[in-house]
Parts: sequence; C-alpha cells; structure tokens
Amino acid sequence: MKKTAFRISTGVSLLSAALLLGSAMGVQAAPPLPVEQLTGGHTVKVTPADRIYVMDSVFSHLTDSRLNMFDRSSGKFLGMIPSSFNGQAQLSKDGKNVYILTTYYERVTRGARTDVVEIWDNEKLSFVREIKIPSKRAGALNYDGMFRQTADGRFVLVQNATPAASVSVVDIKNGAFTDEITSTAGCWSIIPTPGLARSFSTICGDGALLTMTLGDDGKVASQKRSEPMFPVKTDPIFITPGRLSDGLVFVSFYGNVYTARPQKDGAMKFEPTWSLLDDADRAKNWVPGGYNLLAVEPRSQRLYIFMHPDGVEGSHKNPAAEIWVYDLKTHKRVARVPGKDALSMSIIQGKTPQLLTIDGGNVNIYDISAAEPKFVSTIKGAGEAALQVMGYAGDGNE
Ligand code: PNZ
Repeated sequence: MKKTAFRISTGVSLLSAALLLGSAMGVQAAPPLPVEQLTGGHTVKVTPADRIYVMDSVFSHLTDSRLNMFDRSSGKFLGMIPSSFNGQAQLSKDGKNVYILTTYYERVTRGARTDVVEIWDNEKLSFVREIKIPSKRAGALNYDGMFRQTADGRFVLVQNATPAASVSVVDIKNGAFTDEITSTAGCWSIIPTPGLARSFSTICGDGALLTMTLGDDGKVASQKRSEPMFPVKTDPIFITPGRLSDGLVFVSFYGNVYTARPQKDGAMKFEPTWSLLDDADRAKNWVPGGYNLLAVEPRSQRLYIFMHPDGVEGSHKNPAAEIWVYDLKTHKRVARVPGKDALSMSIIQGKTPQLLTIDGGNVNIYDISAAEPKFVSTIKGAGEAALQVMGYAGDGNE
C-alpha cells in the first residue's frame, strides 16, 4: 500500500532493527502509527466560492510565480496553479476557469519571448489551452488593472507596456487574440466599465478617463474620452478604483475621492470631489497607502481603504496602519480598525460579505456585514511575496 511509502525515511532501518530486536526478545511490536488522512484538494470538493486565491509573485524568484488556493473556512492549502514568470491571474465569470497571463522565455531568463493567456480548469487545476498574444504585456506587480475581462466575460484584456501602452484583447469564446488596441497610448490600467458589458476604461496622462467599447469581433467599436477627472500634477490618483454597480471611486495620494458615473454611451459624469480627511487627520498627515489598497462593497456602498499616519512624498506604498471605512452616501467615516500592515485587499460580495487583506504573506479575513470590520481569521504564510488576494462570489464578482 502507498501508505507505507510515507514511512520510508532515514529512520526506516533503525525502526526495522528495533522491530527485529523486539521480536527476538519476545516483545510485541508497536502498533503502526496512524497515517495522516490527506483531505485538502483531492478528496474534498471545495467549490470556487469556498476558496481564497493568492497571486504570489514570489518576488525574489519571479520566474516561479504561482496562484495559491486556500479553503476559505479552514485556511487549509488546497493547491496551486503555476504562473511562470511574474504571472497575473483572474477567475472566469462562472468560476470554472482560472485565466493566467504570463511570459515564457526559451531559456527561462533569456531567449525568445512568448506571452500567453492560459486557461486552467479551476476544479482539476489542470491546463486547458493557451492563446498567444503579442509579447508586450507589462512586467508589473499584481495590480488588478493589469489583467481584466469585460463584464460579460467574453473578452480578456491585457495591459501592455513596451513601454508604449496598449491593450491586447483575447476572445475567450473563440480562443483567439483579436486586437491590440493602440489608441489607449498614454493611458494606464484596465477598468471594466460598470454597467457596460463590453467596455473598459483607462486612466490617461491628462487626468481623463478613456472608455473603449468592443464589438463582437473583439475590436474597438467606439470610444469616448472624458474631460480630465483629476489634476495629474497636484492630486495624482491610485490606479485601483472601488467599484459600484454604476460607478467608480478613485482616491488620490492626498486622500481626495473622485467618483465617476459611466453613461450608456461610455461618457463619464463626475461628482464633486470630497476628502477622506478631517483637520485632525491632516494634522497627523494620514494618507492612503498600498497596492490594491481600496475596495467598495457595492450593497452597503462602503469604501474600505488602507491608511497610515506621517505620510510623506513616496509613502504611497507603505503598509496599512489602519483600515478606514466610509459610507459613500454620506461621505462619513464609519469605522477604523488596525491595518495589520496589509498592502492589498479585495471584497467577496454576498449575504455575508468579507474583506480579504494581504501583507505580502498573510491573509486576514474580516466579516464586513456591519460598518465595523470584524476580524475572523488569518491564513499564515499564504504567499511568499504576494500582493493580490481574491475570492469568488458568483458572476457579479469583480
Ligand atoms: C512585495 C513584493 C514586491 C514589492 C513590494 C512588496 N515593490 C516590490 N510584497 O510584499 O509581496
């Protein structure tokens, strides 16, 4: 039986010697030790919604990145999908597949470069197919906006940088690369446009949002450029927005909030800017910081954001001292809790919504049904150098 294979170790000869000695002396051999029952991932079915996904860049050996999976309730490690050199990952809308964006070099760290979007089976954790794309994808940390998909799940979108910025489009239904969109040059990060099934928006160098709408052929059908939303020189924004069903919430390095409401034709309406900070906060130089550092829970319309005091020029990626919570309807802070040095977050929607945070290695899970996040548990060592944590709550999940 396989079970005995676990016993074969350097101790085996000692053990058999002892057993021989024992029987020679008429002593009863010890009963076999219980064999560990391996239940994670293999014999227990854990659906996509029962899992937490950690995109681990393993920054000190980036050629070996991977997507780690954990049981959401027990924290147990379930398995992983390899994502090669500095990969990016996202789930299909139905949760059945994992999409990986990565780069292969013929000689691992040199030689001919091939960029691909891979489709993996999220139940078997097995490779399904790959779609080759132009070898231009951005070599970036795991910011959400580097690898997205349209709201209908039909097209996967890849942020390119050569360093000229463009966006590659992959048709998931036909398994084909359809277009490299170059008219997004000078704009950065892919944001599926709320309320529009086949559109994405991107943040341009003059502070405008550019919204592209794709046709059934996966090529640009129309585009709309907004007025500048924010002044790029005096109030730069973090590229990660919070998402409402009908809006996007951006926050600047100085704690100002910009809300964009997409219109049916891809135009944007902007609401008056407001600040996260009051005079007491400003006196202590509280500022936002992190990577995927904010998120919105759309049902409660609450904004969650990592904050630290003593902010200075360059502290915009500092870990969270606290998590601040805002009611987007009233613009009032409704809670603040310890940040546990987290760098990135995401929200799992649902009846009992959860906030997931990651500090590079450890995942913290919070129940966010009420205004004040209630700490639930920690998954220790969920990644080596991981800046993206995700859950799945059905088709509407972002
Ligand atoms: C982490 C990875 C990479 C970098 C910062 C932090 N700026 C590079 N991390 O914590 O996993």
